[in-house]
Amino acid sequence: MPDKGPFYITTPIYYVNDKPHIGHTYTTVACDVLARFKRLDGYEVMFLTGTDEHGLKVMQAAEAAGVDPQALTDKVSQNFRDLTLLMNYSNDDFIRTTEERHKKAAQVLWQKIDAAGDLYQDNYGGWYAVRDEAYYTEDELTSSPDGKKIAPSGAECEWVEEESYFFKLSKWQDRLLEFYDKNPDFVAPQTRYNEVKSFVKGGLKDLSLSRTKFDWGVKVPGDDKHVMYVWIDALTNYMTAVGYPDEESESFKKFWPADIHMVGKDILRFHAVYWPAFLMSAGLEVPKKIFAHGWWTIEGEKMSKSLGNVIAPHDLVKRYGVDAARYFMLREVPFGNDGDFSHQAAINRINADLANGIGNLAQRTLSMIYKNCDEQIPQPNELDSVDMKLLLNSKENMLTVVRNNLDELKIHSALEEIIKIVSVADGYVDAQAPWTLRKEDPERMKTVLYVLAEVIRCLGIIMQPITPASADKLLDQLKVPKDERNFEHIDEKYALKPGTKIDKPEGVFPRIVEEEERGVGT
Ligand code: ME8
Repeated sequence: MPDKGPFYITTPIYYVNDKPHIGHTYTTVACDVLARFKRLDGYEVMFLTGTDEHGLKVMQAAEAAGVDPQALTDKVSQNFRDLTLLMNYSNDDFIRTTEERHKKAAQVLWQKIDAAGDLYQDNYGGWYAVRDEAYYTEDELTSSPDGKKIAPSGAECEWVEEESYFFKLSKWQDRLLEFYDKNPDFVAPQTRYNEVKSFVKGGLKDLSLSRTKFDWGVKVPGDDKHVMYVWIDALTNYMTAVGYPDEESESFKKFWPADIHMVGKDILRFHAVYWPAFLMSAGLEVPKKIFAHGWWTIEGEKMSKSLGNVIAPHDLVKRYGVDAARYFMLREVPFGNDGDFSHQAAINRINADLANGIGNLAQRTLSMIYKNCDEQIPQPNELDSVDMKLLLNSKENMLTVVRNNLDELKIHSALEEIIKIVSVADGYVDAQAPWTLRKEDPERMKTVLYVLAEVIRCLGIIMQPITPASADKLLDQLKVPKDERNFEHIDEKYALKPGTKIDKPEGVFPRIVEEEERGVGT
């Protein structure tokens, strides 16, 4: 396989105060698709996810549950880890911030920032939202009817006063702005980049970087009374997993700086402002790109425990199957925009694109081959220009378009392009009418079915990152060798061999039956 070099992609590490839901699944599935795509495209991939286990929010959740924070984090972190199997993630590592390797990394980063002269001690007095684990200035807040201070995210703030180490964030304002100007692709989508720039232009205040009122965190080196602010601890995870603090290690040299930190728009400021400032201060390289995707609501409402509308990944998988769930989340909403989840939209999309689209095309073609070509891939005759055009569009052309879209993180457009090929192939089936050719021109029928089988092989290969198990099943049915499923194998050289026996075809993408049809209440 060609070696196109390393590619390092990360998800946010998720707080362990509560159970995982489809918001978390969305980010990780998106990264999984990109990671799988890059692997099949010849890159050496490092794909990281994990859990963020320190801080006041997690500590308070443990208190509320009446357990110690370590017991809570062990349990909830495992719930997130179990999603790897459920959602078929291909992450190469799973990091927990309570691991020793990570505490050490966070402390070394702290020491580097200290040695650069960017830390000082003072008293902090200001507003803090535990839900966001974030500090806010007075002018960012609004008041609720009962007089509480509310952050822009809707989180309630409390007044905090304590001794703290501060990071000289203000000192980095100009250098950050210069960096943004020089790296126009650092934050995407563009609207998010504009938000980041205007936030920094508005003036940066020094950042309180340690807490003394509780101890559930990484200890500040040399001053045990303080634990680190959970965000400097958490952000460091991206380096820990590739070997930091050993900057000379093979993996750190290979994978740092990361290619993409994928995040939701809620945590952009931490990644696009604080994180590069910490790294610049410590003399380390800054990640290449931060992509902030949009926010899911559920049937028009914010997802929340109190509304009882939180969708657990298990429920989604139970209802639609893992591959269809993965596909739906990424196809439905332009990646970067906010989206609304509804079961009706999921059913419509899955049935239109997967069951009636690829699934039907494959089932029709393979059944005709099985019945009319002696259960084997037929021998094609000479291809005409229509056959050639369809094949060309399903091979290098499709790969190029999909690759370009994914490079720009237009995941939904990449999927749309794949489905377009399915429609073109459906049009070809209708126009060629192989069922009529069976009697009138059986030789031409064989050519048509061969062309279609080749199109399905290419679709199977390109769908692997999105619907891995179903794509595998499709390729298994066509008897495509396991070691001929990378993108380079889309090439003509690896085309299906006439005479290959195929199994009796089985549907790969089942149609979702609506509840009324199943006789379940309304
Ligand atoms: O912020 N729609 O963790 P977190 C889309 N520990 N994405 C959603 C979502 C929704 N409704 N809800 C959650 C943290 N997400 C920190 C991160 S990283 C160094 C530390 C996704 O558990 C989205 O990716 O609150 C969002 O950014 C992330 O979950 C927040 O997860």
